[in-house]
This record gives sequence, structure tokens and C-alpha cells, in this order.
Amino acid sequence: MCFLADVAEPFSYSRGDVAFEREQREDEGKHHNNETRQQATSLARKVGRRRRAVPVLTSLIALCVLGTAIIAQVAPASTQAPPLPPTQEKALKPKDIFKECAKCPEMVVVPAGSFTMGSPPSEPGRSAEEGPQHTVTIARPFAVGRFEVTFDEWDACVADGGCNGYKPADEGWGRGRRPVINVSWDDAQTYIAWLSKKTGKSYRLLSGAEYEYAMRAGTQTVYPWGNTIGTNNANCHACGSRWDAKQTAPVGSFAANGYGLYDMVGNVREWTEDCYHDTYNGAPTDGSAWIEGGNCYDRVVRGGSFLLAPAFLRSASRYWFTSDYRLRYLGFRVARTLAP
Ligand SMILES: [Ca+2]
Repeated sequence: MCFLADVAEPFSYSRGDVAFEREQREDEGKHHNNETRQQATSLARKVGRRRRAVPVLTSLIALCVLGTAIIAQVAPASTQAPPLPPTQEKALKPKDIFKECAKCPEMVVVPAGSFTMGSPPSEPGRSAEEGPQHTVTIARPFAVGRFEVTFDEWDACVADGGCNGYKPADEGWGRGRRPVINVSWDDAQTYIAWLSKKTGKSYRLLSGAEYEYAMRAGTQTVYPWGNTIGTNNANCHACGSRWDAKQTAPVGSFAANGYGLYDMVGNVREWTEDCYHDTYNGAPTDGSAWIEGGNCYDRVVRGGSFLLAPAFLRSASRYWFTSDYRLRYLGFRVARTLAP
């Protein structure tokens, strides 16, 4: 068993500790990267060069061959995993998995349902902002990223001309299947805009309520797997994993929760759509993002990270960061509303 007080945690802090945030920001935030924006037009230029290389009056057969070559180069991203046709979208069942372009995030269908959001006053490690507990009912299934958005997925956005050409630093831990880090809430919105445009579907962040609902996956325990942190269930400061307090783990390195979602607990903290409110008084009860009446300069983050003590990984735990913070333990995953 592992409690917050047991952990000699260099990065532990008091909730609302603005000094900590400032310190973190100075230490590791704002990795403004001036790398040149990758040109998504490179393929078009290749095609253009090929066109110029073909003699003007060669046979129709040669033109057909060229056309086929162009299609072969352009097609894969859109044909390997096309956006879901409406009939297939309507037929989706909970736990079904889909993705809508070759390098788009895998999405899992989460069922409709109700849960108790927040924590009881008796829960060790909780804070006042986790109350009052209230019932939230999510009327319809929705889709949630199976994993945190990875560097591979982020870099595909940049290569395709999206994400403002921003290539976040990986801290020397590697890119690939590790979760993208050093991305602000504002950066996450650029990825979502690219993904939505590419697929023609409305991708978005999860609301805070959706995050907790999807993380709990039908449980009301402190963690999705029980009331203690256990061993090697996640990546945190004292989770018993090989990455604890050092770095991110490749996504999917731990068991999925009951809805088939990975790393909702730990690894990187994740941005949500919610603006920050210091209690749940007046919170929506339908799972929608809580924007009204809040401080939208600060956005709610969820799930804890590889640097944080187990108390911050509790299902009810939440925190916030200013929307332009870029931190080495902060990423995101995407969600999508499904057509009825
Ligand atoms: Ca996470």
C-alpha cells in the first residue's frame, strides 16, 4: 500500500501552489521550438517534377502509368483507414475500436451510463475541489482515444502541414509510441483541428466528466483497479513500474481498464476541455464540458503522471494548468461524439 505521505517526492506540491507552477514553468515549460515547418507540399512537388519529366506527347499509356503512380503515392493515408461511413458508425458497440486514417488515433467506443463524479470526504488524499459528489448521466455512447496521443501521431500531423509545424521536444526519451509531451492545451487544439479536417469528423478533448467516467469504467473505487495503488498498474512516482519518476512509458505498457482504455491513470497527465472551477457546485450533470462561469485561462488536467504520487492518480483527482503551458509530463487524448 502506498500513500502520498509515504513518498519522498521531489515534485510533490500543495494543491494550488502557484509558486510550484511558476517554478515548473521556468524549469521545463515553454519549449518554444523554432524548427522549420515541414512542408506537406513535398509530395506535390515530387509529382510536379515527375509530370515535367514526362515528354509532352508520349503515349496515353505513359500518362495512365503516371496517373497510377500519383494515386499510389497519395492514396494510402485515406484508403487504409477511411473515415467511418454513417452506417458503420451507427452499428458501433461498446469496446469496438476504429481509426479514421492511417496515422490517426485508435478510438474505443465507451458505453452510455451514469456514475458518481468526485470523491467522498473520507477518501484519503482528496481535495475540496473533488466535491460535492454528484451523479452524471452520459446519455449516448461516445468514442475515446484508446491511448494517449503519441509522438508518431503528432508528427504525422506536422508532416501533413498541421499542428502549426510545432515539433515538441521528447526530452531524449524517444518519440514513436511514447505519448506526446510538451504540448499545451492550445497545441492540443491545433492537433484536433487537423484531425477533424482530415477525417471530416468532429474530434475534441474529453470533458472532465467524460474523463472520470471513462477512467472509472464502471468502478467507484479510489483507482479503477481497487482502493490501493498496487504494483505495476501504471507509471507514477511510486507505482512499481520501471519508468517511475523517470520518464514516460510507451503507451499501452500497462493493463487496460474495463472499457479497453490505456493509461487513463498515470504516464502523462492529460488536458480536458473543462475550464477550471474550484468545486463542483453548479457543474453540468450530462457529461458536457464545463465552460460556463469558469476560469478558461486555466484548463483541467486529469489522471496524474509519471512524476506524481499515487494520490494524484486517483480517479477523482484533478488539477489545472494555464492553457499555454508545455510540460514534460503533460499530454492529451482525443474524443469524438458518435452520430445517433
Ligand atoms: Ca495518462
